[in-house]
Amino acid sequence: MKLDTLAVHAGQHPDPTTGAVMPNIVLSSTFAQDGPGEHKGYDYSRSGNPTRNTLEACIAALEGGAHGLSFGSGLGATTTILHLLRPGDHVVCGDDVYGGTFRILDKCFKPLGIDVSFVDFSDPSRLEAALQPNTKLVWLETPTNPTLKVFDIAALAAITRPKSIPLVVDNTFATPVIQRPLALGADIVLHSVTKYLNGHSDVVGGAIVVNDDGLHQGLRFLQNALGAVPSPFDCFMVLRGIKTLHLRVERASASALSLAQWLESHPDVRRVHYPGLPSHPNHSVAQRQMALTGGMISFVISPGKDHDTLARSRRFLKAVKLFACAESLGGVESLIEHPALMTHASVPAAQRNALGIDDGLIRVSVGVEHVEDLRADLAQAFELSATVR
Ligand code: P1T
Repeated sequence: MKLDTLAVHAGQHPDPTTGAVMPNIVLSSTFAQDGPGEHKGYDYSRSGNPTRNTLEACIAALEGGAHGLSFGSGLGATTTILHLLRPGDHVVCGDDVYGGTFRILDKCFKPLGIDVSFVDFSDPSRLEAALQPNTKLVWLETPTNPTLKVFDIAALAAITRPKSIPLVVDNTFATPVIQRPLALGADIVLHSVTKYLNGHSDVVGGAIVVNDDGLHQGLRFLQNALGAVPSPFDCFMVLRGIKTLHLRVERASASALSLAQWLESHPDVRRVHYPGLPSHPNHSVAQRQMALTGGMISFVISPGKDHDTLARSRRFLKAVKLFACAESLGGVESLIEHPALMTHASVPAAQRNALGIDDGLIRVSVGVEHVEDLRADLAQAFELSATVR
């Protein structure tokens, strides 16, 4: 079945007793057993829950994978994957990742003896050069957060596969509507479900999808052992939101392309990062790999009349009326944020500056509002923020 149909139906059937078309929310934390160990497939809700199973089957189907696992946050999913590692292991991670992903590697796993190299995978041969005998995981986002680099998943998988090093692709920005990393050779797909999959800014959640049975067994053990599981109610909310995933991503992508083109011609914009623009350094990979170019844009604002870029950015983020100045992305409402001050504040300044996450970088998550209203809001914010009032 096509993704549009799977988004509405995967993992779900009308309830055999009542005919309810939406899955039941099974809030029970425990399940009665006929005798010790004699149960109906569920014993305790950290280990397994019917509403969660339904969500896991749905997300696995959307990613074209055999097994899905869901978590209480994207970082809960990240934590679980990183527990596959042991002290002395090495990870090669894309240089541009969500600030919280950088932080967990740098501040939580490095002190446990897990070494990390951050590498720009725009040239896949840099991955080959960064591999060490103890490299046990390769991790990337594409498009990346927040500078929207696009990496060639198939080319990178061609390097990791022969060496049996699992390749993790964080597919949060793209979603399976745009690309399915497992089909391109990735071993593990990760989502912050908080974003497009839920799509309504009212759940924090995470997910993992894999094909390999052994990897699934290991991660399923860790899901239960570490315990970062989502509530059944949140699983239901995501099952509800995910039904319109394709519609939301299509609309956001179309509006983002139009806004990116407009931003590129705006006199107060120094640079636009958007994979759908021919000026994007990885545009040809994006055209090959991505069905649509997504709802995320970042751009560099020019300083105002006071020649102070950070002050201009601050004024711009205060001047928007329809966009909310907020962390997160992928909801129906458009959001705007300043990565250096907000989502990527935990990345050291030198590294941020090397990546272009500087005073002028502004990130936009385009929602499903009318694109003309969004453009008008940005236009008035450029005007209002140019001068100090
Ligand atoms: O916030 P959480 O659900 O734990 O997901 C973490 C995460 C993982 N991967 C990517 C690509 C992400 O963007 C995130 C979270 N990001 C934001 C909150 C943000 O505003 O960028």
